[in-house]
Amino acid sequence: MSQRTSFYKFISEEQREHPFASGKLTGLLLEVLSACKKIAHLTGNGELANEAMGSAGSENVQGETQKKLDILSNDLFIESTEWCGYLAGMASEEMDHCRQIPAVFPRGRYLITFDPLDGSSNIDINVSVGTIFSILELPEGVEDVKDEHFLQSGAKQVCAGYCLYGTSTMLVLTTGRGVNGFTLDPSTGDFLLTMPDIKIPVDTNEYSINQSYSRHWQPPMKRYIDECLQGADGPLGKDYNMRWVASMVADVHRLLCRGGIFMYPMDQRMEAKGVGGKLRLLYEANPMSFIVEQAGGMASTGYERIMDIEPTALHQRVPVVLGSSNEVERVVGYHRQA
Ligand code: AHM
Ligand code: MG
Repeated sequence: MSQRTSFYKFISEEQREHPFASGKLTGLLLEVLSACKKIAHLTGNGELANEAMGSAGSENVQGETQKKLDILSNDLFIESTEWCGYLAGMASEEMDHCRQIPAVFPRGRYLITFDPLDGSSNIDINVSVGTIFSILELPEGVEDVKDEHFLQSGAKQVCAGYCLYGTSTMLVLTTGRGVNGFTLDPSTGDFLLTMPDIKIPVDTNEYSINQSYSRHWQPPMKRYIDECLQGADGPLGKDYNMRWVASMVADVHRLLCRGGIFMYPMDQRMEAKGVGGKLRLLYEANPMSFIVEQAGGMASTGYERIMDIEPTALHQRVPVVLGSSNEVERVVGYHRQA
């Protein structure tokens, strides 16, 4: 029998330490886990689930082509969580507006934002993808849930997590008391604690960015990557390694495991279109920032702390620089000097 702590035991013990905890967050998280298990099963079937592969022939609100798996994962997430009685509403990358919990189900006081299948451009080539989620509280006195109620800064998150569908399926979670990682045991269906109290090393020599866009970047980002490329012969005095999976969940997971800096900066093409970045604040940047900060790292746009941003739109985008604190601090310093 496994001696490892199950997710349920872990979260129940955490709950017991809070004298006023009601068990509602635990209840909601168990349904989120159940959604992630179903999505893991769906993505794990790969090409065998022929009818689930390929483009859905539609676009999301941001004009991106939706894959069938994006939509199936979104539906699975909704079906698995909306009935549980702990949620008032949900918002997703794949839905133009928020969804209030239908009146046939009991309504709770939590809101959830999620990206059901992040990195879905990787599905066709059997590379890791993931689900990202963030849990907020419904503001006091609100009964009718609207988009505006999700416009809360990342600092107000109650909980954030992701599930990585990689060589193994892993859930990484924070409720503001550190970060813990759980691996799905496929033989029992339990998530077991395998990475307790994750801490990101403060220093790193590994960076993660889509370098093919470098000609569009702003000067501080060009400067930083140019210095990384100079390696031990340049001002940073050390050789760097580069990794880019193009699945934020996989790239962030790597830096939680061994340090690193992940960047999806602002570029001239986004400026020309009037969008604030590539990654979405409410269901990508904020939950990842909460996790990274709780693991001792830093998360910034280059100009400000991501979790301090007061959102103005449900699908708002922001530049993202996060990971090992000394390295993020360096990039922030270059922005400040510029
Ligand atoms: P998605 O939510 O539509 O999958 O887009 C987000 C993904 C991130 O996971 C990843 O970091 C980035 O897009 C990759 O972008 P690019 O293809 O420009 O390198
Ligand atoms: Mg995404």
